[in-house]
Amino acid sequence: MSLGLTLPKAELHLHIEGTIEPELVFGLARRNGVELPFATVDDLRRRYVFDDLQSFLDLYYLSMAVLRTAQDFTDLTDAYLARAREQGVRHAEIFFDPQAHVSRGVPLAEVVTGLTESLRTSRERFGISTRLIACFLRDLGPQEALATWETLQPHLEQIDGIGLDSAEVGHPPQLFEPVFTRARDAGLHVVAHAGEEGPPEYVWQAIDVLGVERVDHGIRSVEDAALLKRLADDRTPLTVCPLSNVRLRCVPELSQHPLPRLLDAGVLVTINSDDPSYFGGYVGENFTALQEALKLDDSVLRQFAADSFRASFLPEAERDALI
Ligand code: ES4
Ligand code: ZN
Repeated sequence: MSLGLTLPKAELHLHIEGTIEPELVFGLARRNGVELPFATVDDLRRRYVFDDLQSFLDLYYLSMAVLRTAQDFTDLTDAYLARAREQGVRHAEIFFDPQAHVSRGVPLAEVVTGLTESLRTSRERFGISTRLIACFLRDLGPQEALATWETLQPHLEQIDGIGLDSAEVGHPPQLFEPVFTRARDAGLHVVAHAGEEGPPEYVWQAIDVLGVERVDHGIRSVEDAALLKRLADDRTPLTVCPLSNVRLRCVPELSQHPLPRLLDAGVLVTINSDDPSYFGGYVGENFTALQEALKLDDSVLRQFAADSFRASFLPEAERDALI
């Protein structure tokens, strides 16, 4: 097996809803009596061709409608952890989208209970430690984010951080300052998607206004030399998702990925899978595809793997034990 698959690593940018494989979509649809607008598994898989972020999100929100009960979320998470284990993952910081479920009538408690039922024993069963990060859907706006923050209060024991995701352009990070301030004051970790499709200005806002500890994607930072210097000086990690960037046409092809320019600028970069069911590979496959396309030395892959633990929210002693 290749080094990219076997290297022990942390996955820091992973939407649990984006791990649902077409077979599970159909299995849960049957179990829950949900009618799908696709005839077969192959029919669904054929739709995994995207023009941009929004065209992906449309299918992502459609397919996740089969997730209805706590058991569904437990099964989904167990399936991800089993796949992740095969790709060398030893620690995973997992995003979920509360609003995407509550808006369909699924109680938040059902979602959180289901996810944590799996995560609770992930170390014993899969050798993977985990954290859980609740993301706000930025296209629903800052008021909805604040209202969602209130509904998360009874579950904060199970939630380690908050994030910001979904359609980026037109929804700048600074709008979400109030909810991020509340979360920081409550002692939660904070991250945000920025600079995936949106401009470098959104990355500045994520770090300066929201106070994020990591930027998710952040690839458009290469357009702003002062921003690159800031990220490098502060050692603010970017959680880069190479196969996602190509599939969503943020980058024309893997060989033209801006990652080498980020590394040259001294930015701490980690490699992640984002929505692996949709983008053609789990995290190990992101490592191997990137190595092949950019002709990276094994030493660079080792650096990515070590930095994935350094950029994680694990306490220092646990982190060091994994590097
Ligand atoms: C996402 Cl690739 C990506 N970007 C923004 N939001 C998302 N939610 C799930 N995947
Ligand atoms: Zn993402």
